[in-house]
Amino acid sequence: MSIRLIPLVSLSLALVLSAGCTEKEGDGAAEDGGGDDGGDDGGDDGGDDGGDDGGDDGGGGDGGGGDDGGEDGSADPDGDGLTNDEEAALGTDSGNADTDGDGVDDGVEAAEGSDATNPFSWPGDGIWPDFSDSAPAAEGYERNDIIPSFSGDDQFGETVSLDQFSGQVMLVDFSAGWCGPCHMVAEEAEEMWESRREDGFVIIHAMIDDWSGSGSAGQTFREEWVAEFGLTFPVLGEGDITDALTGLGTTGLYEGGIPFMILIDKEMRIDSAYTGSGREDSIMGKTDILLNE
Ligand SMILES: [Ca+2]
Ligand SMILES: [Ca+2]
Ligand SMILES: [Ca+2]
Ligand SMILES: [Ca+2]
Repeated sequence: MSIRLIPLVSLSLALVLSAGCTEKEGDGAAEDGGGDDGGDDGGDDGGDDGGDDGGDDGGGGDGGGGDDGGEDGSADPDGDGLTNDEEAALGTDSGNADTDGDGVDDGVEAAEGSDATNPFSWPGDGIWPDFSDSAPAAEGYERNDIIPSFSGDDQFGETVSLDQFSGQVMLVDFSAGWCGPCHMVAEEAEEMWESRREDGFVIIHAMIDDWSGSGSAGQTFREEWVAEFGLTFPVLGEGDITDALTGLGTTGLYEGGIPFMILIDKEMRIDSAYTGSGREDSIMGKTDILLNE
């Protein structure tokens, strides 16, 4: 089988060709949506007041502890940092720490300003969802295949895997710091994400190289990339990102050249691929179709 992945030598050549090409326009207004001051007092007063009043009824050991939790408005039986009264006000489940099942506890969602009853609403900026338990089994790298998950380290140094976002429409952008057209795409990315994020859309930047072409997208570079373009979605590097690109290359979906983007549907099937900048309109048009499926 012929692997049409662009060889590293070519990447280095491209680096030479693009070195010094540093024009970057305004860095895309990083509005991270405020709201962080929400449910402040969080976890500390958690669960302590639960069964404490049990003592007065003469210790009959009748184990009826379960029911008084729900009646005590200041109790936090599910340990998510929200009292029963707070959960009632928010419409969350006082017996379930993660009401909407997005992997982020109710108390954290309340504190960060995301919707604890909407699985497509999660804080971002390092607090990612985790739907990996319900991710489908991988098939391969052909169009319409369920893509094998891959992982990388995010801008906070934490390992993040693609299948954490299973159930959402994903745009994965393979980019590098030295690539001018990648900058143009990155300038539009945060706004694209913000426009659809609570409908179940996420953008993931899978960085294959840094500004200087060292061959790796390390922690310092990822932080700089995020700062440059004001990004609050996952920006990944290292891990097995290049394996995914190689896999896509074996099927011909990737023919070399970046930015290279794949749009993945809610079942993690590869829907379409896009190379180069200026593809935003067609990508968002297709995204809307996939979000409505
Ligand atoms: Ca609670
Ligand atoms: Ca809860
Ligand atoms: Ca949640
Ligand atoms: Ca949520």
